[in-house]
Amino acid sequence: MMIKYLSVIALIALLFSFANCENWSVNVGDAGKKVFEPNNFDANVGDTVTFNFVDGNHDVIQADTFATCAKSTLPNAYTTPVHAGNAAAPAKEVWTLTKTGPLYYYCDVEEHCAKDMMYATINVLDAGVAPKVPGVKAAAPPTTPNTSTAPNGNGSTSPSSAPPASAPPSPSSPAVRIEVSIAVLCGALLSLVCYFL
Ligand SMILES: [Cu+2]
Repeated sequence: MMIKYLSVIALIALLFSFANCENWSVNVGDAGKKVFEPNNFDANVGDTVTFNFVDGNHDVIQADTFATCAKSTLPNAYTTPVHAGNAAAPAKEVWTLTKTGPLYYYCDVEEHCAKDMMYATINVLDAGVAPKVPGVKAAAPPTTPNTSTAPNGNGSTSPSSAPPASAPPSPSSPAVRIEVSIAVLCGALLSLVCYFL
């Protein structure tokens, strides 16, 4: 009986943690510097990271180990196209953190990784574990992948293509629905495991 209660608590905790997913911001390039900023921070599984291509020509390629300039051998390794930096209206790419453990990535343009040490880490913690080294929080990620073209092709000089600083996503937004579905699935699995223990 106790185990059943525990499994219900685990399920609720899981739902709660997924409902509080964070979006972190990483700037790619900075006024001529070949850098990721910040280049090392903690996040939680289920969070998203939005890369803002603010300067230079760069990309983001997942690696298997820190400070290596070779693409991860994972079949679903994260990669982005090369984007030209634009501080006023940066192209954005979103990485959803689906697995705990450290994630490594680098830029494979020219020799930015090998020569300029353009590589970085995201420490993905279990859901609900407070980040010790938090990153830079951002608004919810754009719902559709942004290309390097300006979002409003009318030549306006809007300062940024960042999504509006809106209220927290409503439960009816597609992203939240997907996350909740994942949480329910994980929770159900967890409950089953707990039940049979
Ligand atoms: Cu680069």
